[in-house]
Amino acid sequence: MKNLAPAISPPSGIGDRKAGNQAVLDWVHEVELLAKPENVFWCDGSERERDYLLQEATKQNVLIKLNEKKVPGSYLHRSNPNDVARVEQFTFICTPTKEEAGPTNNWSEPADTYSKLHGLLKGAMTGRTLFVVPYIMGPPDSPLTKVGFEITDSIYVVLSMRIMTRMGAVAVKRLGNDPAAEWNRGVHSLLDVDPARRFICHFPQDNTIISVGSGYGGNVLLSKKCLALRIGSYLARKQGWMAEHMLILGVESPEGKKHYVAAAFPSACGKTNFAMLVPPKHFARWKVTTVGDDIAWMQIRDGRLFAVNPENGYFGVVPGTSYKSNPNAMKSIEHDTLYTNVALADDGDVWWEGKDGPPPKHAIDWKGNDWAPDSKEKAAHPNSRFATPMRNNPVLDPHVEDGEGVPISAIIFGGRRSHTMPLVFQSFDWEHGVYLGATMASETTAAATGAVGQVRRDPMAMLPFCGYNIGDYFRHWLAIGKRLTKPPLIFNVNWFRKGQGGRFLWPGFGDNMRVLKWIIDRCQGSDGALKSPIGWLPGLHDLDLAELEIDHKRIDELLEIDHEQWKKELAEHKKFFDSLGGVVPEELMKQREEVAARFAE
Ligand code: OXD
Ligand code: MN
Repeated sequence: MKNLAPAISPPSGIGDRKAGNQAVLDWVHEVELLAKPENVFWCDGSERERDYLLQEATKQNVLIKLNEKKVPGSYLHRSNPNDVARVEQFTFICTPTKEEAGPTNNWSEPADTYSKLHGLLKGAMTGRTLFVVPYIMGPPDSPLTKVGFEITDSIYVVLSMRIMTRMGAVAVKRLGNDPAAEWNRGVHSLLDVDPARRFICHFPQDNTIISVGSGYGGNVLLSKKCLALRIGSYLARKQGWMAEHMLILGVESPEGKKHYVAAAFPSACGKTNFAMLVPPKHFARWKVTTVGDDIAWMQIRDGRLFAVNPENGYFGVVPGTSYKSNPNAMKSIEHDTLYTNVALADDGDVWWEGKDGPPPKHAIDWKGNDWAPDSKEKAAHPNSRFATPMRNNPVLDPHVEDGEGVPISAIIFGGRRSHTMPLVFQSFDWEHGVYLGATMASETTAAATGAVGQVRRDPMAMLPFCGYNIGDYFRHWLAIGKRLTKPPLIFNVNWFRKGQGGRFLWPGFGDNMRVLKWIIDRCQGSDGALKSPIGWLPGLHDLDLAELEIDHKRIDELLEIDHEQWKKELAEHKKFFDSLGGVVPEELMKQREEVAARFAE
């Protein structure tokens, strides 16, 4: 069988420096004895190392160099067509008891799982290079920052981790020599990229992740979903902080008053777009800046929540990204970007559905086949991705490196809902806000394998990412609320409501600034809101709609609360809570009854 990742043999001075901590050295040695690689490569994060790895990856056809004039410093990777998204069905939480993993996770017994995975890893790196990737999640001087080491046999993973994390010497330094220091052990091997031998396994008690059989980012960049969310959420509960699937943005008014908000939307529902929002002309003097586009780690200080973005880059969905939908993302991915599964134009540029301008007359599609505009196949996979350093973002927030984090004024939940959910509403208090998060739902997207477009409950957008029992996760949210003297206000948004004929009612993108402005007004004590059974809604005149061509009937439709639809919605909430088998805290069950009672008033 063809070796999918042939060993590289670097010149001396590249790949041969080791981590100083004996615990790390022992662990790497153990994995080496098991996986039997040709050699071991220690990443230091240097430019010289990057240049060498890019050159090798191109030689091995793992990467294709793009046109240096059109997309400088950028490369294209094509994954195996059987391996294009996260695989929730093969993702496991391996806690000592099934109850600890809870009703929303696949559980697998730790000892059996280790033994199965060790069987799969035995000799798996024969003829390959074992890369050791030291990395940190969080700014180098943050109390929240965590150290991880990922062992991988994929050069694409190494090059992606360089973008997505602070990688190399910085992590070795942060870890130090203490044999008892906390650090995450991650082992990844492509094996033979066979879905039958694909498992993403988390051992929260051991701070360990083992991922085999995939090369797709969400399954193999172990820093991201695996450490920053699944293991992260477990550690956060134990240590009294929060690890959430949230973007973080800053919004500054023309008077110079600045707020930060964090927003949890499920995968591929516009977190990156919202985090890089360009306000419409009418709001030209408002500034929106990005702290993070996917993950927030939050801690309590002075009775408030402060957030850091643990990542160092963006791993975003490409299709639909254009200068119209997200100019800041486009500027970010114009250079030094690693693309996966987009189309390659004949001039060495990249192309995808929804990119500005006409499609190329001929291209090579994401599977490597000839493509033309009249082809039935998509040129780019719907879940094709970019990995780009956050430094490329022209609206990067100046406080992104602050170790203490930025103070959060509002938390926003949201999903993709064609009906029922109004454009925006505010919870009555923290506990009611937790209920909004716990009952969140969204129509599924291509970010995970499975049917697209079905409404599924996705509490706090964490359904695929909560590393422990969801009932305890809800309890953790409630407990955090009790410790906050100045809690963020909690909102729910829905950019995706549809009217007659299935057309979207709200223009979205930059115009979401109008909703954000109302949220900020509320954080500043504005009383421009109307009480409804589901929470506070903006009145027609509370939203700044200047210079937006939208008739008031449409705004009414966007804000409408249809009692019949809500009856069904509340029944769905009950069904969802019941499906969790008794783990939902009493407070949230009561919240549901209170909403129902307000409808009956
Ligand atoms: C992501 C996801 O890649 O949520 O961020 O799937
Ligand atoms: Mn995500």
